[in-house]
Parts: sequence; C-alpha cells; structure tokens
Amino acid sequence: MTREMKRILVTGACGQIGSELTLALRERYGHENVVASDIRTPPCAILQDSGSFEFLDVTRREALEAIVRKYRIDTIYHLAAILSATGEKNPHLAWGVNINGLYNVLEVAREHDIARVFVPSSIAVFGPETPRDPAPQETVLRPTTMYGLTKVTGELLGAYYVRRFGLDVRGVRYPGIISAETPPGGGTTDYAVEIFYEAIQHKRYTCFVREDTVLPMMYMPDCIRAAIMLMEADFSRLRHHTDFNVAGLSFSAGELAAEIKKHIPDFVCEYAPDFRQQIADSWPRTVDDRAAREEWGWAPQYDLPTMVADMLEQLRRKLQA
Ligand code: NAD
Ligand code: AKB
Repeated sequence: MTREMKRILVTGACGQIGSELTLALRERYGHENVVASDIRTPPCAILQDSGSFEFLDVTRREALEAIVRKYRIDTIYHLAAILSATGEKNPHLAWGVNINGLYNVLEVAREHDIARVFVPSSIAVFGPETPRDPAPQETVLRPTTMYGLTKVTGELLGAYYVRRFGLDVRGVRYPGIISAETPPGGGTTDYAVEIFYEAIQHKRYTCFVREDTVLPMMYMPDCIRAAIMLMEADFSRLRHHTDFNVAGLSFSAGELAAEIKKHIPDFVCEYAPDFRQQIADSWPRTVDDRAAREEWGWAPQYDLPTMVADMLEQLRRKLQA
C-alpha cells in the first residue's frame, strides 16, 4: 500500500505524536483524506483548520463506528493512550483507554474491512528481566508498569487479529520521543523534552531521573518516518507485525545536558529522581532493531548533536512566536 491509501482516521491526534503525524499524513495523502480525532481540543489552529476534526473517545465503540462510516475510513492510526507516569497514577484509566480503546479499534476495523491499522507499542514492554544493552527483538516481556502491561497485551492482541482475522495491524516499539511542537503527555521520558524548554527559558532544569540514566530516544522526524515507512511496507516482507524494535539514539540525562550546554553555556542541570526513576530503571538502555532494518528498511537519521541543534532551533522559534 503506498500513496493510494485514501481515508485515514487518527485517534489521539492532539497528543505529542498525533499532532505532528496528522499534519505529515495530510501533506502526504491529501488534507481532505485525514480525519483527526481526540477527546480534547486541538493544541494548534493548523491541526483543526487543515482537515476534518472530530471529538472521539475511543472507549465509546458506537462513536468510533459512526466516524468510520461517516468518512468511509480505510486506515486507522490509533494513537489514543495513557502513558507510563500517568498510568502509574491511574492504572484503571490506563487499562480502560489502552485495552478497551484498542479492542474497539480492532473490532471496528475487522467489521468494516479496514485495510490497515497502526498501533504504536513502546520500550515499556520490557522489564527488569530483559537484557538491557541491547534489548533483543525476541525477549522476556515482563514489564512492571500498567502502561507496559497494556502495551504487551496490545502487541499480542494486534498479532492475534493478523493471524485469526487477516486484519493488517502494524506497530513499532517507540523509544522516548523528543519533539518541539506539542509537549509530551505524562511519560517517563518527558525529561528529555522538558530540559529543552527549561534550558531556553530559565537556563536551569531539575531532572527527575539520575544523571547516569540511559534510555532509548528518538527525534520526531524519525518517529514520523518510522510510522509511514512501516505502514507503506510490503506486507509479504513482514515476519513481525505489531512489535518492531526501532532504535533512534541512546544517551544519558547527563550527556543530553552536556550537549545542550554546548549551545547554552550557562545552563545548569540538577538531578532529583522521583517515582519515574524506578520506571526508567526497568527499561533497556538500547534496543536491537535489526528486524525493522531487514523487513522494511528502517534507519534513523538523527544523532545526539543534530537532534539537539535542531530541537533548540525549533523551540526557540516557537517560544519567540
Ligand atoms: P500523548 O499522551 O501525547 O497523546 C495521547 C492522546 O490521546 C492525547 O491527546 C489524549 O487527549 C488522547 N486520549 C486520551 N484518552 C483518550 C480517549 N479515551 N479517547 C481518545 N483520545 C484519548 O501520547 P503520544 O506521546 O502522542 O503517544 C501516542 C502513542 O504512541 C501512544 O500509543 C503511546 O503509547 C505511543 N508511544 C509514545 C511515546 C512517546 O515518547 N511519546 C513512546 C512510545 C510509545
Ligand atoms: C513513556 O515514557 O511513557 C513513553 C514511552 C517510552 O512509551 N514516552
């Protein structure tokens, strides 16, 4: 499936990834062909003005079905979710949105002959028993967070729909995503975005994980490329479907601060770990993404210096505006 893919629904389109992925999809497949949806109001006018927008709670199956019918949707990017830190504060909500919401999406997709569904997984599927450097593609999946638990279940459920019903469900295990447009929504990796806002605005940041904490991360342009590349890949080449490891870059919180300091010499970063440290410590430092490279040609384009330079430029422009 390439550019002839026509009628796309994005759930959770107002979030960190959705707000930028929706615009990229509109550019690629036509503004009139990409419907954004969320339970909240779009964070920027362009998301609302550049195509259709619908309020949609994914836990309400009839509402989802009505939108699929109304727009004759044939492809869904399902991004609505509760992330790790919010999920630990409210595990019931995380289960409800991440599991029941996904089940609704898969069932509606099955009943309405949807051609393809994208469901992101996360490095949160890994746990303390997973090898950390790198986390293999095939490995122990025993996460300790409710978010991670829902992501493992999501991968398995998606793979079941591929096998049992022939529904084309695809997904990557995203690392922490770094971006300048929409702030992240309650994850453990949020420090890697907050640090940029604080460095530019106050030249100080108190980081909620230790200086030596290393996690896999990815810059937003690579995140969007990964979604589109996987969704356009030839199905016959895929041996995996819903669980591709994808590496971007891995660095410690201290290395990130040092790279920012090269651009803002008087920037000071302090460290005061909170409950999110334990979550970070249960995740790997790097991931082995050979399956994604071999099956659909994945390769990231940003490293730490290029990501930091671009991030500072984008964010300065945004904050000045
Ligand atoms: P986000 O929290 O920024 O956005 C999620 C969106 O879902 C929000 O706009 C929220 O309003 C919406 N939402 C919440 N409950 C909903 C409901 N019941 N119905 C409809 N919408 C609802 O998250 P994100 O970072 O954009 O993540 C998108 C996807 O990517 C998620 O599946 C997440 O697990 C995955 N992911 C993200 C990261 C990351 O670092 N951002 C990393 C790994 C995986
Ligand atoms: C989080 O920290 O919860 C997310 C993720 C890695 O899934 N950014």
